[in-house]
Amino acid sequence: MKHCRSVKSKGKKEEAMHSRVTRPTIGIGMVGHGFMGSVHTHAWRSVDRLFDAPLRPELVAVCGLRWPEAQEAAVRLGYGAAEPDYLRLLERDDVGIVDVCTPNHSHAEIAIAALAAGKHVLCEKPLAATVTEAEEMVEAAARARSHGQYAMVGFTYRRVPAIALAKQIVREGRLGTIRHVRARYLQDWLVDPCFPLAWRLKREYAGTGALGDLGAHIIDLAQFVTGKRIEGVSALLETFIKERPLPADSDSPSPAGDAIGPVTVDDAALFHARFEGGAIGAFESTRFALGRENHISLEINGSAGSIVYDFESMNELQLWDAAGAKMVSGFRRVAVQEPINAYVQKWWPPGHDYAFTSQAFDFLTTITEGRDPAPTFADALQVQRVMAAVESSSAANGAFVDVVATDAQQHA
Ligand code: SOE
Repeated sequence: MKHCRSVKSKGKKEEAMHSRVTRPTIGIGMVGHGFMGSVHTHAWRSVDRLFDAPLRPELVAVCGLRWPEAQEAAVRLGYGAAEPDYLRLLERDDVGIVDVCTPNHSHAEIAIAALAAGKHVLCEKPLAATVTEAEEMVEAAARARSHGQYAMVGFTYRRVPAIALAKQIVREGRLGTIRHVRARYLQDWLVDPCFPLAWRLKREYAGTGALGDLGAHIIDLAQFVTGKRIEGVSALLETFIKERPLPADSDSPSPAGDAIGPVTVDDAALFHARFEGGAIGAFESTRFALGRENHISLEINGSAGSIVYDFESMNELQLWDAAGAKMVSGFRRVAVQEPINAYVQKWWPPGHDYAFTSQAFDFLTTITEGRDPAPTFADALQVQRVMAAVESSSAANGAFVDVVATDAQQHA
């Protein structure tokens, strides 16, 4: 029998384990602790458990303007400290990476200061509220780079394995010359006219509405996957609900009272685009598409094939190419969840992140409330008995075998 593990590979494994233990840490300073701050924090925590990253992130401090919310966020998210303003965060020697998850209008100020203070910066999208700010950020990043500091923006969907595969397919020329790009990013959380005037609905904080919040992602994705830049556009922006109740605070989902204020950004952004190389594109982003929670889709048609991506089936890609058409016509569903696909090898199979974390939550909640967490041991005993019956039946050439009745209560 072939030996599966040689002495040499065992040595390598020990070496790897040793380097995991001894590898250097890098302190994370989070600015902002709303939805994005929480999601980014989850990522900093998970990356160390899932990937063999060369640096181990440490959640050093989180910064928020409102006190004691920032202190509460430090505890909730697992940071060692809370800081009342970002300049205090930048003074800390134990912070190596500043993660900017604040409203868009403050990205430039914080990111530029952080780079000047010698920190690496990860900044949420859109990069800035205006082109001028974005240009200043690019200059600051170039200066910082010459001193060894790096900057990145959170166009996160580039890291979806199926998107990485789509890019590879286009890069390998399997679609031929790209002719059409169709990209949509649809959400529905603004349909209710009582949804308050949060910062994302004010130009002075957000810069733009659906365009920057969602459109920025699909503009990036389309250019990333095709490798072609957009050279010109023809657009239509619309604000369906012009006034909304003022919120209790800038992030609150509930109105403060009867006072209302104007919505100063777009609710929906539609545009046609010309790409370098001759392709044309159609883009749509809206937060008014009822039933769409986080729908991102991308279709690319070339002279030799097409690909279709739909984030609601996030690990799939539909591929039509001439090679397939010789045998059968129609799109082929490609499951992008094998270790050969980018990023997949580091993740557990689909569902293991959500389901296991939800399981831990339900367990902690029910034991605290003095209720039985389900599924119970009795539930599992019944499964066990079915399995035993399966074995008995198989041993008896498939004869029908009764499952022993379980009298314990089920708590499913
Ligand atoms: C809200 O619409 C939002 O959180 C965006 O700002 C994010 O970029 C997107 O990933 C999810 O939706």
